[in-house]
Amino acid sequence: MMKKIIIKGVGGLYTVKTGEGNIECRARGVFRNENITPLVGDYVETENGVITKILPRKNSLIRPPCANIDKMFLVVALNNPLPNLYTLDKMLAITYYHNIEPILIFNKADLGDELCVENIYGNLPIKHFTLCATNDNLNVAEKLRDLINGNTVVLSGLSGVGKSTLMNILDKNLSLQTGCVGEKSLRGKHTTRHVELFDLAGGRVLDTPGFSNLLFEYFDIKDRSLLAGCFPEFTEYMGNCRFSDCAHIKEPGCGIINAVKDGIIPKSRHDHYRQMYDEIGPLEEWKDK
Ligand SMILES: Nc1nc2c(ncn2[C@@H]2O[C@H](COP(=O)(O)OP(=O)(O)OP(=O)(O)O)[C@@H](O)[C@H]2O)c(=O)[nH]1
Ligand SMILES: [Zn+2]
Repeated sequence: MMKKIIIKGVGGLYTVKTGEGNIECRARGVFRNENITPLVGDYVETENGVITKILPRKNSLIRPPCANIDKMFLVVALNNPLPNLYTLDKMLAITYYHNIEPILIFNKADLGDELCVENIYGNLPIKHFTLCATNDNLNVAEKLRDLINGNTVVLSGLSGVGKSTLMNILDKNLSLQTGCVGEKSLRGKHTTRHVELFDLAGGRVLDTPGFSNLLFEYFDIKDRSLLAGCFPEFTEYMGNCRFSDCAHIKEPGCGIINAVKDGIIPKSRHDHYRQMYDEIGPLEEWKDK
């Protein structure tokens, strides 16, 4: 039997996809008392139009509010708009923190130099693709469709990087408007900010009208001692540090700093690690937030 999943939630009314079609549900009152909010992506049990149980989550995000995300497509334009690699590295850290697999998609290859990102991200253990979405890059589209198959995927990227254009080549039936038309949605016009899952390529993609830029302001890693673990290329060298509590900032004998010096870990990745580490600050400062 197909597991029931919330595909949309607006104003306390949830659309739940079941093996026998979609049903509209409300949440059991007890969730509110326990301060639990059902999220899009939640697997649930229902009874007579009421969500009675939320199954354990793999992960959940606050912005956009969603649960059980397997992968995040991080779309970055090589130009127009120019890539902001600090923001990108932050997003990457967030995905690892939440156990989401990131897929880097460098778009607008016709407008920018692939080398500037290839030199940094090309050797990291992260899947990455470069394409020109307006050129109907069928080869890359097919690979991305394979990655969606069987998974729940969030698409993220700054305004104008080509997310809608990319969706259109992933699914010819979508015909999304592209260009500067303000907020667009995968299901046509919308009036409220909401999130919604829709079927694509044998998996599900989260549509987040109104959230695309918010996603980039969201940073919920509060314990900076966990940050290095969110940089997959650091893992191999963390064991080489002289001090077991090494923060990998400027300590002598740091395995990561040495790997940067040896040209194995890209300098910009470590610089951004340090910048994020400072930004997060000591744990005590978060207690009252
Ligand atoms: N030159 C070039 N232009 C592209 C490419 N991909 C998309 N564009 C153009 O970039 C503009 C923005 O693309 P969209 O797909 O609307 O971008 P978006 O990420 O959906 O933007 P928002 O909806 O604002 O978040 C459009 O005019 C596209 O035609 C590309 O590979 N090369
Ligand atoms: Zn270290």
